[in-house]
Amino acid sequence: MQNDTIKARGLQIYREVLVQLNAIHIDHLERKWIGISILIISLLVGIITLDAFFHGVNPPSKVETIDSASLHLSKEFAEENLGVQIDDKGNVVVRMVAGRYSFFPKHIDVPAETPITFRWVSMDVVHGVHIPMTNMSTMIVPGYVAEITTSFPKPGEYPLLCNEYCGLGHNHMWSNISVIEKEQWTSKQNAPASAPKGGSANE
Ligand SMILES: [Cu+2]
Repeated sequence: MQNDTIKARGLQIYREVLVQLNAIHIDHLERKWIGISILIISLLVGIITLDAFFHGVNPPSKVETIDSASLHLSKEFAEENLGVQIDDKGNVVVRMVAGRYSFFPKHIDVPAETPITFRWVSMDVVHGVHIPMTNMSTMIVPGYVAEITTSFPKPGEYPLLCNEYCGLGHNHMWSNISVIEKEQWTSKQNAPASAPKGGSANE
C-alpha cells in the first residue's frame, strides 16, 4: 500500500519535472547539440565501463606487480641490483627505485644509440618520471613495475624529473643521466672487471 503511494508520488514528481523542462525555451539547434553531447558522453563512459569489466583496466605499461613494502628484500630491486646492468641477451637494463624525494641510484651512465629498458618501481606513493626532450615519460604506481624501452640518440647530460606531485619535496625530486658514446661506455663497462677499483695505471 505504502509502496503504491511512493510510486505515485515519484511519478508525479517526474511529470512535474518534465512539464517544467518543457516550459524552458531551448533553441532547436541547441537541443540537438545537447543530445549529441549526451550521446558522445554515453559512448565514452560505455567504452570505459566495458574496458573496466571485460578487458581489465590497468595502470599504464605492462602489468607486473611487486610488493612495494619489501623492495629492499626483493631479488630484482635490492640495492645491489639497482642501476645499469646487461642481461643474458645483451640488452641494457636500468633498474631504478623512486621514493620521496629521489630516484635511486642518483646518477647513472648509459650508452647513446642503444635501446635501453628502464624498469621503475615506487617505494611509497605515485611518482612520475620524465626525461625532457625524449619520449621517456611514465607513471610509477606503487605495487607495479613500470617498464619503458627507449634510446638516446645524442650523448649529453639528461635530467630525470618527477612529474607527479608526490609531496612537499616534489620539486627537489630529480636525478641525472649521463648519455655517453657507445664505444666509450662499452670500454668503461669492461674496465672495472680487468682493473681493480680506483684504477691503478702502473704497468
Ligand atoms: Cu614527485
